[in-house]
Amino acid sequence: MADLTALTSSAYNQALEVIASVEPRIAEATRQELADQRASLKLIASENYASPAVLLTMGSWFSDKYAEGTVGHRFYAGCQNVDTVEALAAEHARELFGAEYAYVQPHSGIDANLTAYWAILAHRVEGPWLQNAGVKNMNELSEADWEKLRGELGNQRLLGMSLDAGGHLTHGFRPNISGKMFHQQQYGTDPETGLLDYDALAAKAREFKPLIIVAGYSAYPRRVNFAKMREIADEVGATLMVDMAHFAGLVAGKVFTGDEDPIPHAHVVTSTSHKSLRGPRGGFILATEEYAPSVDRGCPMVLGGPLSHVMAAKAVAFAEARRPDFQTYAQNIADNAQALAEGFLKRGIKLVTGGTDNHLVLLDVSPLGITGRQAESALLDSGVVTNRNSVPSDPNGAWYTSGVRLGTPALTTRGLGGDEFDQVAELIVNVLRKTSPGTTAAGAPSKASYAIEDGVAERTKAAAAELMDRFPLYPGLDLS
Ligand code: DSN
Repeated sequence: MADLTALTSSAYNQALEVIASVEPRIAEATRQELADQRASLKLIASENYASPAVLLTMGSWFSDKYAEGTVGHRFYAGCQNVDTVEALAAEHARELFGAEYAYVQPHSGIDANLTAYWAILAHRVEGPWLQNAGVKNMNELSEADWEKLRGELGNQRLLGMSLDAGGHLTHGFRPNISGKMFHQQQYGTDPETGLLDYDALAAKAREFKPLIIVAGYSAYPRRVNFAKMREIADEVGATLMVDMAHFAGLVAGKVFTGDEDPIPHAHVVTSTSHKSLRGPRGGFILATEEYAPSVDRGCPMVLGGPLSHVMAAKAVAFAEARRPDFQTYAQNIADNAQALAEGFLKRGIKLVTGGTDNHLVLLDVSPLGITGRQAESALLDSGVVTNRNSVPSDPNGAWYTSGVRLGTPALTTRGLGGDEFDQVAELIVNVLRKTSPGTTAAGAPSKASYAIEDGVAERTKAAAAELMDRFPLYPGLDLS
């Protein structure tokens, strides 16, 4: 078999030479990005490192092809190869997740959620409405009837997890379009334990009677019982939509099974492909046969033309995730998150929910007297890349926050294990304990600027780089 590392190295070096012949600064930024990613501790819970095969697949002439429509039913000529790519990506996704139907066109997680919402509205509201009106599609409606239908489509209820409890912007957060297109209510977590309270959620659903219940999260460090969520949805006649963007890798890798696997329980499941699933940046949707025809209308109903080069890379990533070693990787993600959480707890750091059983931990830094923003900045200057995040009922709001979210998928890809994640916790705790709030230009306490003891950032950065040297990113890929 060919030496894939040598091939990858030469492919990238040659590609960068071609790019540099047009805009050398882009070639240089691309080299620098790899150097920076290699040297720092990447702990952003939604990031990962895709394989060279996935990355290389995106750099092709599929980028140049328009292909609005679906496989075999395009609004453009010449889509035979895009059909091959899209059909393969969908087949791999169905097999990987055991889903009845897969739609691989969404460009991002937000696009996937918007497409899913409109597909559910089309299935639950528009379809029966048109049937009652005795017409096949809305073009046959009178202007007056169309106005009435529009009113009904725009008058539906959605119940999703609140942003500060760990939900996503697109789960009905007011400033997001999902909070504007629906009458929304939000469910949260128990104020004492920080855990999802299914009884409170069921009571809210009974009272609110939503058309859609959204389960899933961006910053909740625990597993969800999707069987219970489905029972609640069935009781109130709602469609259950699960956004598994963050934990798709744990579903694919069979860490989340039974009641924790969303596919057998949800009507519609949305996801991204680039987080724990380790594919290209993009989105996709899984659904039951019942919802498939509506989801299939995603482009042009909601989406622009599919990114065929990215669909090709999704096919490659899904194929990778179907290999047995992906299950080991997924289990390592969860084991490493446990080790990281224990590393913080034994050093006296407060964690939302007191721990984790998925891929992320959420530090509450308020007992240290700093904001999430200050913690994020001090860590970044110390070679540790994280993101600040609200904690439940956060007094510092969504901009400054009181939390820092950390995830293990990326560093697990580099091969770190429990001992190294304990070392990572040690480095982080040391930085946080030596960080204090700065002051504004007027001398008032600041929520953004920070002070750190001399030498701590420099020493941590060197220790992070040394640790990362032991776990090379894309070993053998030499861009010198
Ligand atoms: N940006 C993603 C995350 O970090 O969780 C969600 O949109």
